[in-house]
Amino acid sequence: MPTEKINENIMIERKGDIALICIDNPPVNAFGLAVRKGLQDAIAKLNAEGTAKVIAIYCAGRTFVAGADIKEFGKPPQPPALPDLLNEVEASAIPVLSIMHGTALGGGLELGIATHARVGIEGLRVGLPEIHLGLLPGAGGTQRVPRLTGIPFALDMCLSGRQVGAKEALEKRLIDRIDAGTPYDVALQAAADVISGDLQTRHTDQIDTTPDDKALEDTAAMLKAKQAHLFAPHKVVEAVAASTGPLTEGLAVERKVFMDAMQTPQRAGMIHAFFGERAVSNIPEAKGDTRPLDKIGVIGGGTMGSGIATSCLLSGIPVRLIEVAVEGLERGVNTITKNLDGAVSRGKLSADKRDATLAMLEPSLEMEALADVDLVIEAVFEQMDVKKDIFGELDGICKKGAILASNTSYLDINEIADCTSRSEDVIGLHFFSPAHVMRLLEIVQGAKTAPDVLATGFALAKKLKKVGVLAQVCDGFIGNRILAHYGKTASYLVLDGASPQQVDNALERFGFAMGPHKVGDLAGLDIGWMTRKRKAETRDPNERYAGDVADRICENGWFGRKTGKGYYVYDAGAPVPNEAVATIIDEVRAANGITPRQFTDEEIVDRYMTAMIVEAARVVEDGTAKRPLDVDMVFLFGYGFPRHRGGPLHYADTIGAVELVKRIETYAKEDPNYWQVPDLLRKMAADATSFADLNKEA
Ligand code: 3H9
Repeated sequence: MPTEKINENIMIERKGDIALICIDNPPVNAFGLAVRKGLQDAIAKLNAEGTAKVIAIYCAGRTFVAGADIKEFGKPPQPPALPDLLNEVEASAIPVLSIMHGTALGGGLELGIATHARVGIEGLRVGLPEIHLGLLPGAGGTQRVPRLTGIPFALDMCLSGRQVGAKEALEKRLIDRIDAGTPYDVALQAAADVISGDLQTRHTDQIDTTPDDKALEDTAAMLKAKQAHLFAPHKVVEAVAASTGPLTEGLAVERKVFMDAMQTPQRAGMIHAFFGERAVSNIPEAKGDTRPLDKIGVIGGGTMGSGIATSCLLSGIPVRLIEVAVEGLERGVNTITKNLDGAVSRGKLSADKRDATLAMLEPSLEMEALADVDLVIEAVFEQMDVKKDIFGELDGICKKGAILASNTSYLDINEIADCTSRSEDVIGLHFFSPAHVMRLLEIVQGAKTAPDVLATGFALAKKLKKVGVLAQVCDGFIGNRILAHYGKTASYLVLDGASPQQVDNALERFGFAMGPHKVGDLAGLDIGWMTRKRKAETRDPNERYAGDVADRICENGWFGRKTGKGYYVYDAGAPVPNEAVATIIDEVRAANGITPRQFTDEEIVDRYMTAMIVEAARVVEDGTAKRPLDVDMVFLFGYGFPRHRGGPLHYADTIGAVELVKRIETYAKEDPNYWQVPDLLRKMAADATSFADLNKEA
C-alpha cells in the first residue's frame, strides 16, 4: 500500500526505499493527541515493516509543527506523552529525517532535534517560546539543544523564546542544511541524499554537552536579580544544567520541572494572554468589508502624533504629517527620525531601509495636504473645541469615504463626529505612548460609526502589528477609565500611611514593571494635575480627594523625570526618593487630621488590585468592553500589567468573586463612597460564576 492514512492527521507514503510521513493538522500542525498517536503508530509500523531505508517527516500547510497543542494544557495528559514519543523517534532503527518549513517551535523543534538529520527550507525560523507560556521546553529541548549549540546559546533560546533564522540555526547545528522547494520535494531529495550518504545522520543523544558552569551561574544570578517573581526561567537553568549528564537523567529532570511549571498559576495566566491576544479581534465587528489604508494623514507632531506616524511608516504606509507651525513640524520630523533610528538600533528596521522609510513621510503645514489620504488620525492636545474645529475643517477637505479618526484618550467621539456631515466615517483610534512601541490600540466605536470603518480600525491594528480592542464611548474608554479609578488607591495608601516607594516596591514585586509613582514621574505629573483641575468643578462632593500630595509636588514645578524631580529625584544613576515629598506628605496628613498607619505589602497589592477589578467589572457590566478578556488585553498591552497574571480579570478569578465582595465591603467601612460592590461582581458571587465563564458565553 503506497499511501496509507494512519488517522485524520498522519499519512504515510512509500516510494521505493523512502517512506514519507506527512503531518497535517491545520492551522499550525500543533502536536495534538491524534498527531502524537498517529506519528507513534507510523514510526512503529515502518520499523516493523523494515523495508524503508529512511523515513522523512514533513508537514502540510504553512508551517512545520508549531509545538504542543496549547489547548490541551491544564487538562489531564493523555498518552503518548511527547517526550516519550520523541524518544521513540530517536530510537528508530530506520534513520528519521525532518523537513522543517515556516516556524518550527517548541515541541516542533524538539521533534526536529530528536530525528537523525534536519533540513530547513528557506525562510525557516526555529525557537523555544515555552517561556512566554510560563513553561520551559518539556520534550527534550533543554537537553538536546545544549548538546548541539552549547549551553550559552541554549540558555538564550529557552529564556528569550526568540525565533532563530535558518542561517543561525545552521551555524548552531540545529539544522544540517538549508534547501529551497516544497516540503514534499525537499523531503524526497533529502531522503535520497541520506541513502546515498550525501546527507549524514547522527544521534543527538550521543553528543555530549560541553560543561559551562560559569554561564549557568551568571544566568542564575541574573534571573535572581531580575526575574525573582517568575517560576519557569529558574527551572530552565536547572534543566539545562542537567544536560551535561546522561540524556535519560537530564530528560527526567526536565520532565519534573516542566510538570511543576504546568501546575503554576503563571502558566494559566500566560496561556490566557496567548489566546486572549488572538480572541480579542476575533469578533464580528473586526470582520467584513474594509476601506483602503494606502495613505494616512497624522495631525500633530507631538510625542503622540510622531509615534503614530512612526508606527505607520514602520508598517510601510506613507504618512502626511500636519502641524500648524514650522517649529512644530520640524520637531515632529526630528522625533520621527529619532524613533526610526531607535528602531534600527533595536533591530526592528534594517539600516538600509531607514532612509526609504523616512522618505515615505511628507510633512506639511497645510490641512489641504490631507485631501487624498484614506485615513486621518488627529493627535493634537485634549481640548474638545480644538478637536471640533479640526474635524469641521477635515469634513470640508477630505475625500469622500476617508476615515476621520481621533486619538483622544477620553473625549466623547460622538460629540466630535457630530460636527461633521459624515459621522459614520468617524472613529476613535486610541494609541498608547510611545505609539510606535506600545502594542495596544483601543478602537472606539461611535454611535454612528459605519461597520466598514470599524473593521478598517481592526485592519489597521493588524497592519501595525498591534492588538486592537473594541471600546465603547465613555470618559477614558476601557483603560484610562479604569486607571482613573484605581489610581486613587495609590494616593489613598500614601495619605493613610504608606510611602510612595513602599507602594511602588510592593507593586513591582507583584510583577508591574514600574510602580504607579514611578509611572507618574515618567508620564509627567502635570498631566494628572491638569486633569484634576479640569474635573474640579464636576467632582462628586462626597469623594475623598486623592490629589493633595501630587498637587503640592506640581506646585513646586516638579513634574517628574522631565524636570529632574517628582516623587523621585533623577540625577545620574538610579532614581532616589525625593525627601521633600516625605515632608509634603506629613503636612498633608496633618492638615487632614490623618494618623498614619502601617500597611503590609500584601495589603497594598490587595487594595490596589481590588480597586482595579471593581472598575474593570463595571466596564464589562455596562458594555464599554465586550468581554472580560478585552479588559485583560488592554492592561497587558497598554499598561504594563504582568503577563503571568493574565490581566486584571483573569487575576480576579484567582481570588474569586466571594472573596472580592468581602474585601470591598471591609474597605467600604472606611470609605463607602469609593468602595462599592459592582452588581456584576455581587451576582457572580451569588451564582458562583467567574469572568472566565463570561468569556466563554460571549
Ligand atoms: C510546547 O511545545 C511544549 C513542549 O516543549 C513540551 C510539551 C510536552 N497550540 O498565532 P496565529 C492557534 S508549548 C494550539 O494567529 P500566525 C492560534 O490560537 C508550545 N493552537 O497564526 C490560532 O487559533 P485561532 C510552543 C495554536 O500565523 C491559530 O492557531 N509553541 C498553537 O500569526 C493561528 O495562530 C508556541 O508557543 C498551538 N501551539 O502565527 C507557538 N499555536 O485561529 C505558538 C497557534 O482559533 N504559536 N495556535 O485564533 C505561535 O507562535 C504562532 O501561532 C505561529 C503562527 C508563529 C506558529
